[in-house]
Amino acid sequence: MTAVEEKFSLTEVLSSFKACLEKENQDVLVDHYISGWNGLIRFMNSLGTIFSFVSKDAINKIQIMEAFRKSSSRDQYRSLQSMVAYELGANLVDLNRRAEHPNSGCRTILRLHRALRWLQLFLEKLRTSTEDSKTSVLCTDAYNDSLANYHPWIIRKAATVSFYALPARNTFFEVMNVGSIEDVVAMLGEAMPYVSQVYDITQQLYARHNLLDLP
Ligand code: 1PX
Repeated sequence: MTAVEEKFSLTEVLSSFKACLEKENQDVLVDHYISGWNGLIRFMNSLGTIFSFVSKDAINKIQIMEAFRKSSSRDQYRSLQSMVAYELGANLVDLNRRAEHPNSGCRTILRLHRALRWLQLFLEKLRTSTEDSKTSVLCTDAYNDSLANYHPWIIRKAATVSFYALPARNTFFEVMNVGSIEDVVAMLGEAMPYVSQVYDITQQLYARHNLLDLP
């Protein structure tokens, strides 16, 4: 293991979601949001190539957002709030079917936002799991209660088959690189409220602007 890989811990990854929230106005900052996802993807890649069909899609979406942050309209993409205001104001969002703006920031973030709900449910299930809990079952239940509702049959099938390849609970806790099981449980207890807050604020923002069903 290289020094860089050794340092990788889920604590740092989840702290991006804390850093996401701007103190004064609770704006969700895109750079930290992206960096949280980059960390999660690194974590997922360390679990094996079976998840590469998932990471490919997630990386693609992150790259779309990174490109906005490097473009001449980068300032408009500073937060999810400014992005929504800008894209809606400039008619840059396909509202009914994908056409002129197939990769708007709004629809791209919506996909990651739905995946964040899966993460929230899965990590909460892991946190409260017992020694005989199966990670594949926890993951499948979390998926069925969130992302699965937006995926066609073929993706649902591929996803649920891949979940059987998840490592057992103890190994899973180890790869998080946080410490003992008790340490992981404590870390999750502390970090998850921030993930939930980011989720809730985004959900309200999207609901307020009728963006929850973007094609
Ligand atoms: C300690 C736990 C940390 C685990 C970190 C795992 C990070 C997971 C990252 C998942 C990101 C998934 C993004 C999916 C976005 C999506 O729904 N895309 C679909 C729709 O996009 P479109 O542009 O066509 O409208 C797209 O069709 C997706 C295709 C790929 C399959 C997605 C399956 C999602 C399964 C999520 C669970 C991953 C399990 C990882 C195990 C740890």
